[in-house]
Amino acid sequence: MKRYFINFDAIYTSLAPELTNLGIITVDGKYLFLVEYQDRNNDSANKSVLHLIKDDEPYQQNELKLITPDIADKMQNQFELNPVLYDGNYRNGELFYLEVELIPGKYRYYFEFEDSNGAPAQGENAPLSQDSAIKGPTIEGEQKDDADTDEDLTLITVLILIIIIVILLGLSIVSRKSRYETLKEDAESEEDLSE
Ligand SMILES: [Ca+2]
Ligand SMILES: [Ca+2]
Repeated sequence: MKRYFINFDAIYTSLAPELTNLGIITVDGKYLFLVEYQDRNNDSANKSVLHLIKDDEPYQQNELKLITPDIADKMQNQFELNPVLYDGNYRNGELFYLEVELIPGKYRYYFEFEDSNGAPAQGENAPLSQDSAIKGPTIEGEQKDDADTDEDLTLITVLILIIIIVILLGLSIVSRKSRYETLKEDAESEEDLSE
């Protein structure tokens, strides 16, 4: 009789987690990103990153955190959460969240998740690369231009250079003076000798 051996480990490790983007909720002027993570072989997440793009430039990478029963309790007064989504079982889905404060700008975002076997997340509803990044909040307000920041930096650099030059000049005057004094002393002591 022929026997077939199936490597179950190999099958299970290839089961990638599925992400479902639940969107953004505004809480007290902060932005709460919520995403559901489901893994058929109950792997926890090794990587849970939210990438923020601001005004078309990569802006921040922040780690989303698992919603535990404690955190769910605190959130209950803002919104109801299905207990299945924080029961520690990844097969029926668990929630990850991130609360951020955002300065004025136009935001897009995407997720980068990986299970504990290193399998990258899939999910039709969740943006998973910079190319598929989706629209996030747009926050109106005074924007500090990058050009302004550059100018500030240049000014600071020039000031530091001036201070260094002044210090170096001061040092060279002191050393020249002390050399002069040494020469003078030498001359005097020679005079003493010749007497
Ligand atoms: Ca898995
Ligand atoms: Ca669960």
